[in-house]
Amino acid sequence: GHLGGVIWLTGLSGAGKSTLAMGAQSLLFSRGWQVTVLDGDNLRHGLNRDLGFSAEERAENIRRTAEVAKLFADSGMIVVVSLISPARADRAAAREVAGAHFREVHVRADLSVCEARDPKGLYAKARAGQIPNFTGVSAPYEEPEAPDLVIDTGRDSVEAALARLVDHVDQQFGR
Ligand code: GGZ
Repeated sequence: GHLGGVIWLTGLSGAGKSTLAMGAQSLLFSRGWQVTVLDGDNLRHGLNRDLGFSAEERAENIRRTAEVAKLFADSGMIVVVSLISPARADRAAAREVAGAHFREVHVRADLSVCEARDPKGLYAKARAGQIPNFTGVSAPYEEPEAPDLVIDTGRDSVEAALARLVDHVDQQFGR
């Protein structure tokens, strides 16, 4: 049958993953795709509400999300996943779960840019020691070594970034 695909957005908090995921959902829908978004911050209110931010809990967060993404993709949908997913090994495991239609997209912006945006004030809290294990501040982010696509939100407008993302989907998954 017609297979969907998993677009896995990885990057720092504040890099723009959620904004791109929501924008891509709407653009891909208008291009005829069935599409859904799996956003880390949302999943952590439901499916993954039992998980915190230790390395082990992040690995489990990513594992569960990859399994759900695979189910949707196998039903023919484009699944846009938005998770910091800071560990290379966890992203590699997600690729293993999701299979051949997995594409890793690095949504990148310098830490200083993300920190200046600080839309929820989390970086300020992390710097003040109020949020332990905060990615980029007190927990690591391992940059992808061979992502399928890099989107630089420090340089590109949201519109330009979305155009590249949606073109990538069309090109990779066959339209
Ligand atoms: C990183 C944290 C943390 C810590 C809360 N470290 O930018 P946001 O706020 O809206 O989205 C972030 C979200 C990260 O969850 P993920 O499921 O994507 O992370 S991972 O893939 O690493 O499991 C951030 C908020 O949760 N947040 N505490 N300590 N981000």
